[in-house]
Amino acid sequence: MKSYKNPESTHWHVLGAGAIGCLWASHLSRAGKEVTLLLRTKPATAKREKYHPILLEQNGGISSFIVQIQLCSDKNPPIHNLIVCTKSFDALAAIHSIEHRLAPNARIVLLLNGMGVQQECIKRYPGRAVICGSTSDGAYRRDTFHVIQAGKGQTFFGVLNRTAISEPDNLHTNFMKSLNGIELNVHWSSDMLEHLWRKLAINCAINPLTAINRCRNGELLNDTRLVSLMQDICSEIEMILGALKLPYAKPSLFNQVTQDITVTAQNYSSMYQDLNNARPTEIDQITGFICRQAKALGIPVPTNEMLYRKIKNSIEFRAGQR
Ligand code: KPL
Repeated sequence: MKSYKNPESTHWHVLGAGAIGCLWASHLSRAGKEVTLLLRTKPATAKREKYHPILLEQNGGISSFIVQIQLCSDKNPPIHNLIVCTKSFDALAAIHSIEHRLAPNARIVLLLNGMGVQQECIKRYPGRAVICGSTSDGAYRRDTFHVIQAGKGQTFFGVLNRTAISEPDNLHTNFMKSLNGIELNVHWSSDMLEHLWRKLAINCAINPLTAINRCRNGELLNDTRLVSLMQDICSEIEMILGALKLPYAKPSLFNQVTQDITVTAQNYSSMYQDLNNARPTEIDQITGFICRQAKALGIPVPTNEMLYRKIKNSIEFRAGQR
């Protein structure tokens, strides 16, 4: 077991105790950082506790890392480094709930699926350094505070509003320094928007189809009908990129999707898991974002719209069953 305390190091506050939040909290702690997990409510087993172990399972082994736990509503201490790992639809409300603790120079790091929330956050916090992230790390929760690291992916960070940030090169260097020692593959990207769009295309192609067909990511490639739907999803997104004059469609989005499916073949996508467990999905921040962009640009995206409606209908159908 490792102690969370290391006064020499960066203090990270992690917002969101899902799979990615627990993965990051445990890896930051392993790298010797001071870590506080911010929770809306404390679990019944730890109502009075200040510290809690996080279990990290990887490569057949299991390690335990002690982190500090706090309520979002707590008054102190000030937050200098915040990493937001909530579901994307919860992110803005979650940040709002700890806003009173953000230090004037606080870094807000968003490690979210989908698109739209990042731009909204930048608008809401104009004077702050908002760093966006995109990850292909595979992780899922076995239990509360117990995460399985299924696959080691890559995580890219960068800013979307470089010109609005004073000393962006210092931000980059200091941010990467604050992650030193971490055993995750982290990189700084000078074109973060490209990573977000590519990840968005991957999520648009994989998540709704796996949720509707109740299959693992890898199974999508075994069915020619599903392959052709994924090609249509990607072509529709490429038309949007063309209209926005964003040069992110080469190499083709579909190539990228097939590569990602191969790497995550054994995974059940996050949307499959959410729908299966009757939890809210990120469809509005994934396919919904594409449908809204398409509408604003007057571009038809029938396949994405059809999948958006199907997921929305199955959410309503399940809600009606409860
Ligand atoms: O990010 C993912 C998700 O499940 O949300 C993919 C890339 C589809 C991996 O499962």
